[in-house]
Amino acid sequence: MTDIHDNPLDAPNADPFEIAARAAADIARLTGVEKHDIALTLGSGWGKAAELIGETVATIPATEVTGFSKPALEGHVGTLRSIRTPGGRNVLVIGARTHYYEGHGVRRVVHSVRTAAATGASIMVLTNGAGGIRETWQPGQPVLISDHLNLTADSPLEGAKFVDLTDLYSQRLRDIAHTVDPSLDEGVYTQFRGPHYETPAEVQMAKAIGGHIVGMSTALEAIAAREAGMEILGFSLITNLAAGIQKTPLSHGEVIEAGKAAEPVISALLARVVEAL
Ligand code: 8IG
Repeated sequence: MTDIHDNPLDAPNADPFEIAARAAADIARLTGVEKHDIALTLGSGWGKAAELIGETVATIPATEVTGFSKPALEGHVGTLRSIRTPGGRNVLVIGARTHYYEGHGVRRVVHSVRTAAATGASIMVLTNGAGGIRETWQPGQPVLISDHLNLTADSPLEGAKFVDLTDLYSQRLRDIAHTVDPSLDEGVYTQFRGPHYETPAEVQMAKAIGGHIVGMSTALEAIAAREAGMEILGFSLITNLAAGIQKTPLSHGEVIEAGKAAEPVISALLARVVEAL
């Protein structure tokens, strides 16, 4: 069993892509599934989707897979799950996200995405719980991510890799999601580094520069997914209106409650979208 401070990604000469390839080999061995087609990261509020997508072939603790960090919260075991859809596709569900605010560096943050690509997945579905800047949005509402603002001042790319992000959140995949649910709204996701929520002034800044959603994940993962050649679909569950937009203070408890209440509805939506991809 590896310690959280003993991760191959942290070795001075580590090649994150070689480590992702080893992780993919671990997944193939432990699940018995040679190739996955779609990968799905389930953020807060989206967890129930795993049960609705298809038949679970195997569930494995993330700690058994090379390079995956121990969960940030004690007792919160991250798992990876291989699911076969009714349409016959293999979906890798990643229930173990490493956040940038954990402070282990961006390589650990995007390792699951690089591993997903190494398993063969060509589509990366990224979901999260987030704050809404648009006043018309309600807590519990899912929205599509149309683009992002990366305010972490970091990148998962190392060296001179000039990756094009023009269609980062694939228009083709968003069109499919809209076909499944024409009422879905879209917005620009703004990644702050957290773990504190924004000040009201920071929310106004995000709004002024074109942001509609505020969160602490996804943008760095999307960049790594594109670098790896995947098509990306992003969903945010608006669990709260952003600081200063909602008049009451933000509480983690409230955020969790909103996620729980919305979970059955948005999980069913996500399962229908995955089947349509
Ligand atoms: I859930 O209001 C959730 N995650 N940055 N701001 C940021 N992240 C969040 C928020 C929020 N709500």
